[in-house]
Amino acid sequence: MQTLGSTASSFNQAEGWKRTVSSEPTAADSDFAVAVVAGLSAREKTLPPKYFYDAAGSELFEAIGRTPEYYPTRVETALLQQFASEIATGIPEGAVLVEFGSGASNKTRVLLDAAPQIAAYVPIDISEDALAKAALSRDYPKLLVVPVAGDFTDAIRLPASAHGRVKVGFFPGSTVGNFTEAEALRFLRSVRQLLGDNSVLLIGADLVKDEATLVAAYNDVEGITARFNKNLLARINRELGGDFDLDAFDHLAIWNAELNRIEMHLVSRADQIVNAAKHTFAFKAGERLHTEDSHKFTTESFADLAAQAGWSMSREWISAAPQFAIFSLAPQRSDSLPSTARRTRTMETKSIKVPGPNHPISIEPNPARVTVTVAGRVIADTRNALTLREAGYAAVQYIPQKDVDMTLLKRTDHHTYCPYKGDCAYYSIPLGGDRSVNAVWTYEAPYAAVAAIKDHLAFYPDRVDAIEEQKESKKG
Ligand code: SAH
Ligand code: AVI
Repeated sequence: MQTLGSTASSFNQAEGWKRTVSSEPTAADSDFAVAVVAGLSAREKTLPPKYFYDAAGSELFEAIGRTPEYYPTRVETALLQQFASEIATGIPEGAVLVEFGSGASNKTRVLLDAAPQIAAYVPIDISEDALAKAALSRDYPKLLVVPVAGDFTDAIRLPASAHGRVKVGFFPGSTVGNFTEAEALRFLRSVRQLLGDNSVLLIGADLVKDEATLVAAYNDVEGITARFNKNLLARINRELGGDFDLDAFDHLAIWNAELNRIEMHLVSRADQIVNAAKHTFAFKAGERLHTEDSHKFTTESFADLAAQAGWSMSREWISAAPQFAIFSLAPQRSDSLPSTARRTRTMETKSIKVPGPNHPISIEPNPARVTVTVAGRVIADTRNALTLREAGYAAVQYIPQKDVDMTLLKRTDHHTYCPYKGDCAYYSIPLGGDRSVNAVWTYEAPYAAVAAIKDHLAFYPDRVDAIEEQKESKKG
């Protein structure tokens, strides 16, 4: 099995080190040890979800897929089965299928059965056990199978057998949702480079839906997801000499409507001290260890993400509820064109939708004083904000442009499109650094149903310090 060279993880949590760490990790420490020490020393404790997947974690993920609540595996597999022959027509003769996070390769089998023209298969996974167990060669004797064990966010080099073949990327499972937006962009751009100009990228993405369905999927009654979550602690115990008491933590899955994601946490049941990786960590009762985000998408948000990474959407297949999507992406042909030209091309396919009972939008004057701060500075201060409420999304404050210090904003060439509101333009706030890139948006020519938000700006709560409302009533 080919392995990817591990790159040194870089991290910056100086404050955390000082508080809880007795000695710093050495170069000889594993990536896992380094990540555990960094993540458990941080002010808000966190661990990267890729460490879920040792042998036990990979098996638990498969077991999650068999629970009645976790619809993504079932629904995506059924969607692939239903449209396999249609999807297969987009795969050229002699292609190499490159799968990111292949796990048990169960969905791959559906694709391989429908597309016998695939000559080679490169499953890439961080879990060597999952790769070894998948063992596709037995059932597909004519297929050249070259597994690659490693982190797909590291620099990937495809095996020599892939050279000269058209590459078809396959990234099912909505694993793309486990990235932050910045990580997803970095990953999709690097895959665009890796697969080349004539490639196809098939991605499975879970779609935003009602909270009850989402939360149940990550909180099955049998408790398999809880075991999967706690396996992270068990793995620390096994591999890093940890002494976590698994019963001293609760599994928690919550829907973050503002950021369109399910968050998984482990919540400490009591004040406790834990040792692991030659370090000591203090947990307060109720303190959370954030273990995973699972972002959910809309067709529009996914197309926008893909476009920013050099991919254009060529086909989409969406299941009945609970909705899950498979997108077929092609490299943007217009890489050399200025971004305005690229936008004109996408505008040709825009649809316009009018708010209604299935997608209500309301806009009301906000009687409160609303202020927005970035890097300690007040960037907006108004008594004339408009509160826009849209379908299942969190309420958004639209602030009149005249009440925003426009000298602190910098226009970017980022654009998105909302079928209900129109074209959306963005600004960064240089004072806020990387966190405040594209922190501000505006609909300069909003559709009629939301005309009131013209000349107003809105701010992403997680890209500014605070959006505060003082609930006193408006004076004069
Ligand atoms: N594709 C399968 C499995 C999804 S589970 C399906 O759709 O059912 C996510 C898979 O991605 C796991 O097998 C896990 O080991 C792998 N994975 C997660 N993070 C990874 C990373 N950074 N690099 C490589 N593989 C990763
Ligand atoms: C792999 N990944 C997309 C799964 C998800 O839904 O985020 C992992 C998972 N976490 C909890 N249940 C399943």
